[in-house]
Amino acid sequence: MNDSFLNSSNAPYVAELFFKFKKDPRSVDKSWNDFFLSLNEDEVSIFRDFGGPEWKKRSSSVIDDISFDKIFRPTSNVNSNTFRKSTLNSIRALRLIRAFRINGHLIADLDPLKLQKKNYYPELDYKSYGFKDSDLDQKIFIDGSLGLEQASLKKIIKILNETYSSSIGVEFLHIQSAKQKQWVQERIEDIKNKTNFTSEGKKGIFKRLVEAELFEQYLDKKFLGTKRYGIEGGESIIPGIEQIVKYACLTGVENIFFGTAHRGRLTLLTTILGMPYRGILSKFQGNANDPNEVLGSGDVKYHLGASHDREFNGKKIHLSLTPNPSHLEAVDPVVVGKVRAKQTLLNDKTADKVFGLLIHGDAAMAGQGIVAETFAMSQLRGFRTGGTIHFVINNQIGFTTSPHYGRSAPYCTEIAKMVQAPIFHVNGDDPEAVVHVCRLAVEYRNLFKEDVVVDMFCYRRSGHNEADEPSFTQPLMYREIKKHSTTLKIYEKQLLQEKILSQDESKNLQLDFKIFLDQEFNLAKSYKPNKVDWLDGTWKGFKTASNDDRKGKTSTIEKDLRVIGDQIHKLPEDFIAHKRIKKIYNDRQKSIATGKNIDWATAESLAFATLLSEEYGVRLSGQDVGRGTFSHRHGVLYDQENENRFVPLRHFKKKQGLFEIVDSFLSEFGVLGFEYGYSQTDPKTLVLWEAQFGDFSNGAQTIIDQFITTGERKWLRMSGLVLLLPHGHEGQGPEHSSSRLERFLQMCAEDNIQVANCTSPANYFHILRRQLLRDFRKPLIIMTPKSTLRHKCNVSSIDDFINDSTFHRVLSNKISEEQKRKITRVVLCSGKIYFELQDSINELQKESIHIIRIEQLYPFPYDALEDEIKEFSHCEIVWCQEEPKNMGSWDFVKSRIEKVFNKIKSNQESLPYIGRRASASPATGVFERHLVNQKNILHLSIEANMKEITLEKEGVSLVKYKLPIE
Ligand SMILES: Cc1ncc(C[n+]2csc(CCOP(=O)(O)OP(=O)(O)O)c2C)c(N)n1
Repeated sequence: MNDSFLNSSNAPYVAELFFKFKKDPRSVDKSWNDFFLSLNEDEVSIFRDFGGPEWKKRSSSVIDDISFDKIFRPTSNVNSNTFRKSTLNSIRALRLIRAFRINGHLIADLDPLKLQKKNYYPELDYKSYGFKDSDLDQKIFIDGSLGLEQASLKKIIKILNETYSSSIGVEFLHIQSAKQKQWVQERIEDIKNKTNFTSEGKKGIFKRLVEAELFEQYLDKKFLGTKRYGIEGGESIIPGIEQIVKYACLTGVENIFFGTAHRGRLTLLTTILGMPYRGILSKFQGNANDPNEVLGSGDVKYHLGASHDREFNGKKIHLSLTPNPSHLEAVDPVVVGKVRAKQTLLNDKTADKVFGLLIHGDAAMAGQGIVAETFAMSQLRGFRTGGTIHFVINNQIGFTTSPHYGRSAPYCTEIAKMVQAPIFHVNGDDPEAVVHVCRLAVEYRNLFKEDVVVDMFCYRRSGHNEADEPSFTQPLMYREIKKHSTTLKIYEKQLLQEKILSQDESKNLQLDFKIFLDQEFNLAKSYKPNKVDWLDGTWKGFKTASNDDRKGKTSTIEKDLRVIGDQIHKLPEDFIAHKRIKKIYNDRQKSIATGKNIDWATAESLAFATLLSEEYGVRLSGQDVGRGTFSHRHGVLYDQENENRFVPLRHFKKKQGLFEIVDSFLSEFGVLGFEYGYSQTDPKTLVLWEAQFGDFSNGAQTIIDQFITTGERKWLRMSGLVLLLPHGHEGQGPEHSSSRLERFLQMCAEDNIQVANCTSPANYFHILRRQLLRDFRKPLIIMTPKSTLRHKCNVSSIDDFINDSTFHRVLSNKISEEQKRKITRVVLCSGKIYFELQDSINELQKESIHIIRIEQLYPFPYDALEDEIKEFSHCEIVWCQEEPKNMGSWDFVKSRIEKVFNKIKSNQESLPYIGRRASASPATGVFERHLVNQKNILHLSIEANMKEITLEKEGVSLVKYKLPIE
């Protein structure tokens, strides 16, 4: 008998009445008035579930004053009070259900060690709702919640505990989308958040645990104390990840890109990523026969990447693990960038074929800001990949740091809520639960194309690494761990009890695996990896860099360039461009048509367009790159009437490569990591990242240090990524002047990167094209102009783009033989100071001074420089820079230029320095000081004699030179 008034047909009605009552208590029948007044504020909240928010527009069909008793007339044998009580019970039960959906995870059995303090949460106690023990057998109407029309309170509590507070705790009600929220709720409530695995399924899980535990134990036994960052205590990750891979494959995913921390990497490599056990064992044995180590500088075992094809039911899936540095989480955006590139290559617009899987440590997840940056990009145009699956190996410790020192939030996964990702916390000692939530994670990602998190609570059986003593800092925890059975043992016991497995079967399985490991151990001694795999797939046909000047064929045909010049500056007829844009575009087109005064931005778009028309891709991202920080690029135009976007380079030709120009979110670390990853997966796209000002690139220093400058050597992975770094002293202060050129130069070795500072649009055009028109890839760091984007001399003629034109590593103005004879001083410099020097020379009509610009600083152009200066070996040769002496290129060029002096047998042995004094801050923020310094530098370079220069060998000082400032 339904003796409650709340049922699915009338509940919304009561809710409507309630809202009416809230607005005006007199507007409802007195019986309702009394009833509503008897509820406390919490109890009424249940109406929101039925009637929506209070501010919702209500239909006028709400029934007026029908009395409580009239509409819910109790059946003959139920009196009005009983009726009222049952109604209240319904409300209370629904509140309890809701409380469990929100907070059931707080009392879930997540910690295998059971060390977490058990708090009391009144909202999860049925007594807090007015229920008594005597109510436990009461039948309560719950309106289809938990899949039931009605149930006893006892049953409701049991279901709630099973669903929301068992080995799995789910956080999902922070999701705004009703559809997504509902999906999670229904998916878990329908099956009480538990998969009933078949015997086969259970044996499969068991087998994975055997492999994980026994391999780690084997390594421990054979190589006692060697660092390997074992997974012991968190072995359930292996069947969990296996489930992700398998289910993804069966549902049509073709590629998964993995990023993972050190912990458990070796076991992941063998069990999931198909790396031969003998390969890992061979590394432990110290065999240096891996081409990765022979060709490169080598890296530690637990940073290694790998890729492998797996097959399930005849379907293939490619798994690729990105090598990573020690810097925790730094690999996250790199992996996402790779995913995006692969999706683009496969034309996977719906993100059904490729996704990323990031494995985190709990302390790193909570502490490293790059995790937030990676979440931040997850749904952004230009960066989104249709959701990443995150798996946290939550061993409840970070090195020696306990969670209460490691995070402010209750969970290490709190940051995932910034993108409203559902979070499945799960007890690692319940491998079936781990596999179950991993399956839910893939389903959710596949369906909604958004991020999802699995947070596996576990423990770390040894210290931070195998040589560490954890009891120094966590004695109680480790006392508990010593007593604690392994996950394998616990699961074995379960399967024995369930009669899924017999003692013999289990024993044999483990024995067989041990024998297998022994065989692998013996084979490891003579193990030779097949080949260097770094030039496979999209890298097929590429080679390692040659040692010559490697110019590539970067010039174009005049006719083609003019056609492209027309095409890329044409605006659609119905597009209402800003009038200044129209003029800029007209001027650009004219400069190409006349072949004169082609400026920087035009040269850049010509470089992009010519590559695109050769069907290469171009992808440029960075803050405000569409327009350009200095309002110079205008690569994305906006219709002045409707704000529609138009990107000329995207559609200028029928058959062309993909052009992406993306205003990035305000991050350096994340975005640069992403673009680095992108460049590694697609070598046929010119991938560029532009810093707003070069100064901010140090926010991405980890990516520069750990990936860009070292990646090829450590991991034999090339990248043709370009960094555009606006650089130069223009009086804009300490943080808008310096890209820290010196740091890039200091990192140059073994042909790892290229560093340039170009002073002509044509040279910029060639150096960009050169990135793709060679059979190898190298990162390119370019110091780019700011104010000199518009300097009247920072222009090129079309001749420098066509025929046999090429990139010049060293530039100097063409002068006649007669002019050459007048030269007594050569000023060597690099970058924007050239324009100021030349202006000053012109102004002072100094015919005795000649400037030679080093356009490419690394690899250092010894031969080209020698060619340029040998005819001036009789002259004074000085170095001029605007950066302080401890910055810029001085430290880098000095010995190299002196080496050239030696080669040309110059009279001069050492190179005099002209520039600012060494300084703590890269630039002054006081404009007048900037001007004085700049003038002093020009004065010393052009007017001062050698004596004066040598007296100022430490650099110009404000105190000494008080030049008048007009
Ligand atoms: C950016 C960074 N800072 C510090 C370290 C040194 N370090 C290595 S592992 C580790 C603890 C990591 O803890 P957690 O993320 O919980 O992973 P676990 O080792 O427990 O699996 C630290 C601090 C590092 N590798 N990277």
